[in-house]
Amino acid sequence: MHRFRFSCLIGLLSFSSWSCQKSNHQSESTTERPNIIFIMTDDHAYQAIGAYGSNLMETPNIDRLAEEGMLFDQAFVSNSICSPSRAVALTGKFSHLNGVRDNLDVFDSTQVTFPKLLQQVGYQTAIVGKWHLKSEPTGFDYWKVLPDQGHYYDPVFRTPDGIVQEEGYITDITTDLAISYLDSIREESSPFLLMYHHKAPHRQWWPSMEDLGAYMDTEIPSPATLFDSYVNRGTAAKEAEMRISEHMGLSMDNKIHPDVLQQMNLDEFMAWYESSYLERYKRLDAAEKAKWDAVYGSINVDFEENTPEGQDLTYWKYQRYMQDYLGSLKSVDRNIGRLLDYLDEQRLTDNTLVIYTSDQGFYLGEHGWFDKRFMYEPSFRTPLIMRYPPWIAAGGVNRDLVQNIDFAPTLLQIAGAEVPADMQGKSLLPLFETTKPEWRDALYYHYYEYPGIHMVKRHYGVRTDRYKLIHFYYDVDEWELYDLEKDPDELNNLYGQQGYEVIQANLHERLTQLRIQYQDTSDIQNQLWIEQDIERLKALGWY
Ligand code: SGN
Ligand code: CA
Repeated sequence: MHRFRFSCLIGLLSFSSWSCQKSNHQSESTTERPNIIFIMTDDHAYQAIGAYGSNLMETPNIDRLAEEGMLFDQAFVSNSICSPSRAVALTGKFSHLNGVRDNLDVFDSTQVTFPKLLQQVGYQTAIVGKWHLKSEPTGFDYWKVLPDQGHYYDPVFRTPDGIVQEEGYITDITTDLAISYLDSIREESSPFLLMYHHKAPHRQWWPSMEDLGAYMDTEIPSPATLFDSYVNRGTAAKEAEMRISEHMGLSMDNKIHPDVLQQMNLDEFMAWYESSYLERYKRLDAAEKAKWDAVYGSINVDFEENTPEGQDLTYWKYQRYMQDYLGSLKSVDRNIGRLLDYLDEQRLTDNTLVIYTSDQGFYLGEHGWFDKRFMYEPSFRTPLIMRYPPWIAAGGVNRDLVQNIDFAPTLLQIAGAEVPADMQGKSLLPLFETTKPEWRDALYYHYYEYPGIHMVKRHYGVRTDRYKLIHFYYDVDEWELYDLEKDPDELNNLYGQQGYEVIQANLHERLTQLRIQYQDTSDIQNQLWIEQDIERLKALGWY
């Protein structure tokens, strides 16, 4: 059976036909076409996944997917921010073509998406959890999603019938919704696509009650660049507002009570959004508040008694940040385990493709930062693991350059559906084979949300397996070039330096080719978008 299915895959790849699968499907059972569970977390850095070699935490359940499937070690996004990544995943197209270039854009839900195409070939489709595309989900037979960012505790959900209030912790609830969809909402007569999308571990990193304090007694290792001074680069890194030292709120992010800060005359560290800490705290019920106070109360007391300063304060904030970030991930990993156990119990493991990814990477202190957005490695890369026992050999690690534009074509091909010619990604199926296929040699990237929160300048660029060329534009005109082999932390901008003339010229050429290939060449269009974006910021009173 195993071998037969695999030869089916080879047939599928060589002849671009799904007749083998289809006849299989007709003659045996309707589940021959794989079910698909697409797990996406929000801001999960590969640095915090055991299977990626994390020294920060253990993730036994996500690791299980890697042990039983394939881990992609060179997986990237095309625009490192939430709504754009989700629109790319749905459409298989870069932001400039799918219309969601930043978190303020509204997804045009009349577009062709892979869930709609799966529906057309007989899949039942569902999405639960984070959505963040503003317009109503389309292409889903069942959906229950968070409005905007949603809440960690007692979240409300959007449904076709209106807003529904839930009680409890978001990661548990999202998993309950996923399991109840599998258990009692779908029909067993046709294969399904379930998009199981977590809010965690998004800022402000509220762990579940079970995990409060889980990392309190651990000194979390810090990255070599925690105290980056931003020399030898252009202005973009220096001017970004996502430094743990300056832009992370002691109250909102690190959970020191605003009253404590006021009492200590540390108001300058509260920032404009400190009231949000109290708003979130109010969502806890009495028992939860008591538990919360027991853990965070002692942190507050300790902070008052031993208030760190200068670099010690940054280090303290990094520890606090990571304790909560990793804490909120514990629940993600545990709940994924719960879902995998359910698949085992229901004998769904062998006919369900599970894909694990995040909407982008995240800075866990690298360059002194939290957040994402830059084309630098920690936010450009994203975790990607795929498990489907009949086709994917267990424990494989792939090092080809893959990108989130590839998700839609991959899932369509796996389901035996046709991949529209205007999708820009490539199916990853050939990478499951032992013989190495022709693959891309370079990736394209374009980020737009500036001016905006965290002030990361607009930029686009190209990355090959060794080099990266980035152009920051709009209020600057600066190029950066990195040799990732010699300088994996991207601290030395080589642009214009002697000895790199040929490499630089080649990268420029490759970038121009990619811009043509992906149809992102119109300066007039780009200028128009900038003007529209600024008008929108003015209308919102943010500019
Ligand atoms: C919120 C966060 C930002 C974050 C954006 C986008 N601030 O605005 O830190 O960059 O979301 O995140 S917060 O005060 O609300 O936590 S994204 O994942 O949705 O792109
Ligand atoms: Ca995100």
